[in-house]
Amino acid sequence: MTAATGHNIDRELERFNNRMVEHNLTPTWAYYPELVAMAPPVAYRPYLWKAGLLDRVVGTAGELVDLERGGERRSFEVVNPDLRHIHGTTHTLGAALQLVQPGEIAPPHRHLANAIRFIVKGRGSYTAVEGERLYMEERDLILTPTWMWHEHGNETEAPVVWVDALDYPFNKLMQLSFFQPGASEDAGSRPIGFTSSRVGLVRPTWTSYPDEIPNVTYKWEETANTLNALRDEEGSPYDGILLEYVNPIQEGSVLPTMACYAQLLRPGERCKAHRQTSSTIHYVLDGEGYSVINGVRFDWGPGDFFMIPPWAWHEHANPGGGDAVHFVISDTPIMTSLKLWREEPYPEGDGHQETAETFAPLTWS
Ligand code: GTQ
Ligand code: FE2
Repeated sequence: MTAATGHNIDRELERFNNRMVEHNLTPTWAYYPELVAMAPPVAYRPYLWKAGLLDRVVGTAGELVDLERGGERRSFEVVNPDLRHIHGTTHTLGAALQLVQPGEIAPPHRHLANAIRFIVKGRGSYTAVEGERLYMEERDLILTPTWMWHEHGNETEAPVVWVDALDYPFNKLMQLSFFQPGASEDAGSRPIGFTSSRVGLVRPTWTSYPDEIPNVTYKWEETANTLNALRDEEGSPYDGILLEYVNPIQEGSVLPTMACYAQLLRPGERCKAHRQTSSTIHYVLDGEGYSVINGVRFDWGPGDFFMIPPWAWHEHANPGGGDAVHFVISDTPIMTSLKLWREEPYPEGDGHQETAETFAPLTWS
């Protein structure tokens, strides 16, 4: 073959490739590196929302938003600026803050999205799941699994605020996001204590064991006691004392798509960096510290949210003299159940990243 012929063939091939694309065909030979990249081309950055900003918005939403005039929920998502099109905090999960005023009821509905609630402020409000009321106080966790009716009520004298986390971005990815509004007569009729009397160390012999995800309240006091009991153990080099909330029936994660954790970073603790195929959302409960995510330092304190995209190098540090405690949500169960779970330690030096810059969070302006 002469050089001229080779040149002609190259030109002809390029024309052919372009014409294929015009006919909605991808020539694998021309797109191979894009089709199967060496490192996953993650389409969004890590991000952090400060408590001061969130408090302002909760306060004003409490004044301006009237649930009686519709809107279903007085909640707002913490949205990654790269994921606005799906209202996602990560590509699979959306976290939100929700406020329910004294005397209010957020009406029953159900959706394919699974959800969790983690109480931030107030005590004695309830979420009814299939009609079964679960009363909650600060730092308690409850679940509203897929397609279960749920409504929220605040019979107390004070506003109640909680963290919501839902997997609706994952459902959207699956082209399966749907929702059904309900009337109070639809919302289920299970009595208070229905589930806790069937799931526990003692149970009624005349009923079969429930096979669905239970309506249990994960009381913070128990979780805090366990964190404390384990504080002198070595823990994880990457996550300190990290406890996973477990499903008491099926074991494993609380929901099929979402795992929840309580994390204790002890005074002076500096974790090593690693990366995982899951995406993660942190809500800071106590302590001031920082995390380095892909070389960017994120300083955090109580009431801040931050998130870590898949395959991003990340490490946490609590340089102060007190405990740092986080409530953490991840999509790990999606990855493990689909056998997509991978985890790597940071390979260089002493296991820590170089910090190139510090993240500048937004304030309300
Ligand atoms: O409380 O049912 O933040 O359905 C987003 C969607 C909360 C809820 C959100 C919801 C809810
Ligand atoms: Fe909902």
